[in-house]
Order: sequence, then structure tokens, then C-alpha cells
Amino acid sequence: KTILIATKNRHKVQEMAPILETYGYKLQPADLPKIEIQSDTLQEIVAYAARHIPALDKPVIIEDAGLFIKALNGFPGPYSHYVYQTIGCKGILQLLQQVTDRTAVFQSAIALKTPTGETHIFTGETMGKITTEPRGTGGFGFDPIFQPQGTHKTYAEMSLQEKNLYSHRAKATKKLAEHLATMASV
Ligand code: ITT
Ligand code: NA
Repeated sequence: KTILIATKNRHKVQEMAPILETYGYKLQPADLPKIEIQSDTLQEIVAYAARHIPALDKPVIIEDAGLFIKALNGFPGPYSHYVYQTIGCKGILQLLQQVTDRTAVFQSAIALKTPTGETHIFTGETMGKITTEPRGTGGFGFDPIFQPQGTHKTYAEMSLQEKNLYSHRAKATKKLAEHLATMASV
């Protein structure tokens, strides 16, 4: 049982594959276009992308994630990719230099496109805070500056398995897996 994923980000595949594997699914990257619109919500972004890929003989998923920082009114949110490429973790820390409320939420939205052409959306979110210094070398993106609630570690200080106990993406992926398990044909 294979699920295709349209992404250029290998870290996502590494995180999601072991979760889907426990449900009996193999996650396979596919060279499909991920058409990205601008929108305030990740759900809209993945839903649009899913509508604009063809239905295939296997289920296809698209995942989009974003870091929403309270003191910045939700920035970078859906612009996280561009903001990471431009100002990075260092730039975010600079923007928050005098800020004491460092609350942030990481969100993940997954769109599933079934072989019959239906689209389903699954979401996950993890509350946490932006640290004052980058910590850790694991993971990717904003992992060194995001510390989820309930731990003193940043995502980047965790192993992949440990990140999956806390992460926004793991929560959305489990919802996806549970839905797939109820679909008789896949
Ligand atoms: P796609 O090909 O799937 O679009 P992407 O790298 O553009 O991959 P996203 O749009 O989902 O990924 O995420 C936007 C950015 O947010 C991404 O480039 C990272 O910098 C950051 N990000 C996403 N998920 C993250 C995570 O789990 N930990 C840390 N940073 C993350
Ligand atoms: Na993206």
C-alpha cells in the first residue's frame, strides 16, 4: 500500500514515513507539481494544490506547514518558506529581540487526493515558544528556535522519533493514517 507525496522537502518524508509505516503504508516522494497559492490559511493552500493535481491510481498527499508567531500577528505563517530562505532563524530572533511574549504555534495541513478524485484535509498544531538563541542541530527550518510546550528541548534538540511525539506534522499525519485505514480500497 503506497501513498505518494508531492514535496521537494526530504525532511517531511523522513518524519511522516515512519508514522504511516506503523499503519502499513509506504510513503513515496512523487515528482508532481505543488501549485502554491497565497492564502492566510494552510488548509486553503493544500486544498487548492490538491484540486490541481490529477487523481492517480494511488492516494496522493500534499503537506504545508507554517510557524505562526503571536507577537508578529501570525507572521511568517503561510510565508514560512520564503521567510526561512530570506531572514532565517536569525532574522526571526532579531524581530523578537525586545519581545517577552514568545508564544508561537506550528501548524501542518495535509491534503489527501484519493484515486476517485476526492479531497480530504487533515490538520495538526503544536503550541510552543520561540527561544532566545538557536539550539540543536537536528531537523530543519525553524526547528532550532521552536520549543514545544511540555519540554525544555527545541525540535532541533530532539531525535526524529522524539520530534514526532510533539510535532504538528505528526499530529496531522496520524489523522491522515486513521482516515486511510477506514478507506476500504487503499
Ligand atoms: P514543500 O516542497 O512541501 O512545499 P517546503 O520546504 O516549502 O516544502 P513548507 O512550505 O511546508 O515546506 O514549509 C515552509 C517552511 O517552514 C519550510 O521551508 C521550513 O523552513 C519551515 N518548516 C516547515 N515545517 C517545519 C518543521 O517541522 N520544523 C521547522 N521548520 C519547518
Ligand atoms: Na512550501
